[in-house]
Amino acid sequence: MSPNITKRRRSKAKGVGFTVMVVGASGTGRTTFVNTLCESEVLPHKDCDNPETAALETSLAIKPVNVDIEEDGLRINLTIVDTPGFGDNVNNDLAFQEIVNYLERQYDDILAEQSRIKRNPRFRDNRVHCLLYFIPPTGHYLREIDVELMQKLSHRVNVIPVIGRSDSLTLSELKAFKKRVMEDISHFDIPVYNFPYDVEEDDEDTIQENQELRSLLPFAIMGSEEEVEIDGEYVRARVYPWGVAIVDDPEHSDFSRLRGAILGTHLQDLKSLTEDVLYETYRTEKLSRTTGSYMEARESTMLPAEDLANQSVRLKEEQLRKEEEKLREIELRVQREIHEKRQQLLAKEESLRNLESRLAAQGSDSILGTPILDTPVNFVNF
Ligand SMILES: Nc1nc2c(ncn2[C@@H]2O[C@H](COP(=O)(O)OP(=O)(O)O)[C@@H](O)[C@H]2O)c(=O)[nH]1
Ligand SMILES: [Mg+2]
Repeated sequence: MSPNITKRRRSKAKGVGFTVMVVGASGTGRTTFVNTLCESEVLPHKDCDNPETAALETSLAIKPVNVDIEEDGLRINLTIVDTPGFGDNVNNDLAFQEIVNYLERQYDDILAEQSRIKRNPRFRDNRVHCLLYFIPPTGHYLREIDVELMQKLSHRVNVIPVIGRSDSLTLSELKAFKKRVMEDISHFDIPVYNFPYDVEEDDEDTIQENQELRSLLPFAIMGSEEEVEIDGEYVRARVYPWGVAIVDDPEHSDFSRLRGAILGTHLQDLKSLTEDVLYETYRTEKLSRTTGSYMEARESTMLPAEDLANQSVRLKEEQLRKEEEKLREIELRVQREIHEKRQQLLAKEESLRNLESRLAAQGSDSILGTPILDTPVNFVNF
């Protein structure tokens, strides 16, 4: 039996690990969605889970919860990471930073684990594979804070945009809202997870499946913690005076298609993208940042700033000293040359004077006309 098959069997028995994070404004139905997805009350409802008290929620710490679920016969060790919901009237920077920090911390943990000599057998890989970003069902455009946060998050995690509490919009409102949201996402260049496919490489079924899922973006979802009996069967639904909205019914919401995608057909793709692309990008960024600062630190340890200044002064002094030496040499040489020329001049003068006195002695003054020494002596040029 090939080791791969053994590994697959073992992971099937043990279950596959998968982590989903839910992010979005308070009151968009995140807690209800999680409990619907896991079919149990994984997350408790708190007083602050309503929009009026949203500000209180921003101080909550991020605590992941684990739950084992089964999807199409596959056991999944699902980790749910609920995040502090944010509102319109509070300073959201803190909540934003807390979410980004959480994502990066999971990458840091695995980075540290990978560089250990001895691996920790109990190490838990808590990297987030998929982030469901809850857009409030306003029917308008994407809000500035949603654009900003999705931008920030998409570089660290697979972001899937969803419209929470989508049953509050009519069919035509929902259609128009989905279109506007996708226009905004493309306008602001937000790299959300868009069920990527390759027309050349992928088979027709995969291409079609991905195209369908992509066309549903942002997924219109609803949740319910209530079970209603319909045709003798208990289903999760929302009961209204005018009818019943069934969570799993594809005519009522995209819940079942989203669930099927993240926990079934696209679970592996989301995991691979997280591990091979998003984590690798983070790792490279982090290591090059660390190497850069290490080199700077090393240079500054070798030559502290003060030493550097002193050394450059010393170098300048040395240079000046050498230049002075050279100048002194030139000066000496010139002085020597002047001395030599003067000697030559004196010698010439002497010989001329001798010549003059010899001529005078011979009485030949009339031939020369003017005394010889009155003519300028030009043979020495400086
Ligand atoms: N109409 C509608 N209401 C919902 C839905 N999901 C949750 N709610 C309600 O919206 C309110 C806030 O939901 P909650 O899950 O606590 O939102 P959270 O603050 O994002 O966690 C609660 O009163 C829920 O009953 C939904 O799909 N449709
Ligand atoms: Mg909540």
